[in-house]
Amino acid sequence: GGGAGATAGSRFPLEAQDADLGPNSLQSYELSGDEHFSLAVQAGPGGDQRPELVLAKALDREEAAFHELVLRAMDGGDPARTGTARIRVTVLDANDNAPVFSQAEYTVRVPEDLPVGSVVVSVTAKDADEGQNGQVKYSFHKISDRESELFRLDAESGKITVEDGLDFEEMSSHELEVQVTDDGGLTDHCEVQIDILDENDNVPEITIISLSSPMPEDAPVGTVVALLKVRDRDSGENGQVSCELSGEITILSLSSPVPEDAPVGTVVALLKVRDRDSGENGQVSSQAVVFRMCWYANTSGSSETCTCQGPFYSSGNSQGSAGMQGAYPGAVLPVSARHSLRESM
Ligand SMILES: [Ca+2]
Ligand SMILES: [Ca+2]
Ligand SMILES: [Ca+2]
Ligand SMILES: [Ca+2]
Repeated sequence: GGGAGATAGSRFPLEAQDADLGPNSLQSYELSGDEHFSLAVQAGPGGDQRPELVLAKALDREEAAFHELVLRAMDGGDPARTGTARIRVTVLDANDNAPVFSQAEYTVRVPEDLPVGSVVVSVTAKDADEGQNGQVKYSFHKISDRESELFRLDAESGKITVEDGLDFEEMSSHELEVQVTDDGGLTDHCEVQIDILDENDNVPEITIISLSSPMPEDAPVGTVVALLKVRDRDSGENGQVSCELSGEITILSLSSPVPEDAPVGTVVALLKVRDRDSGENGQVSSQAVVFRMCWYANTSGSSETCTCQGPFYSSGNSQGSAGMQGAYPGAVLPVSARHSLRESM
């Protein structure tokens, strides 16, 4: 039969015998089958006929794995007698097909909070060959160091899973090149584009650019107390912030008699910033601005003077700061401070 690697024009000798002599002996051959095979008859040295099966057209196992042929040998007698032989040609596989990805480009969109271990996308390739020749393995062809930490590709299944926390703010899309290889080293490539969708995973950051402290007790209404900068690393709605002052800047009552050895008092301004789309899911960050207030009697002893020292900052969640705020009820610092804060943001 025709073996792997047989090319058109290859010849395979056949043989038929007829015990008769002269015209009653073997005269002619006939082959029926398909266009892949033809018959050639060579004259032997003694005038005998030597049939050969000729491969007329290249074989392709993927097109036809078997070929059924019938060889007929006829003698010259009257009536002519015929002998037939069935020839079954089995085509052995050669690795003549490269694997082919089902898509040249895969595009997926995943949220940045996709849990580690989740499947991002599965790539698949088909190889028309059989056995080892058709076995494929997947691998990243081009990948950055960071992306090789973020993504894992299963060589057998083609599944790409996330292995580390995705972060829209770090990288909003990833382009990976994947290679598939069969056992004989034939390859194909595809592009995998992973777009990361923004989630509201960043709290607004509050930076105090300047703060007037110490602040005189007779500071006029409208005095700018602090300049703040607010930034949210998220995009779109997730990154839009509005500011609100939660609670008030409270100050210990000045009318209270303050003993000379009055302990150091503390005033807390709790600055709280909330996402614009706050609601239940809005990220909140807050910063407590702590003024330390020192009390002492002036030289005349008839009135008290107050100065503020600090500031001392502490940041944390609103609950933590609320406790500090609640501990110091008292007179309210000019409410217009609120407007000043707004304007300066
Ligand atoms: Ca192959
Ligand atoms: Ca093949
Ligand atoms: Ca945000
Ligand atoms: Ca985000």
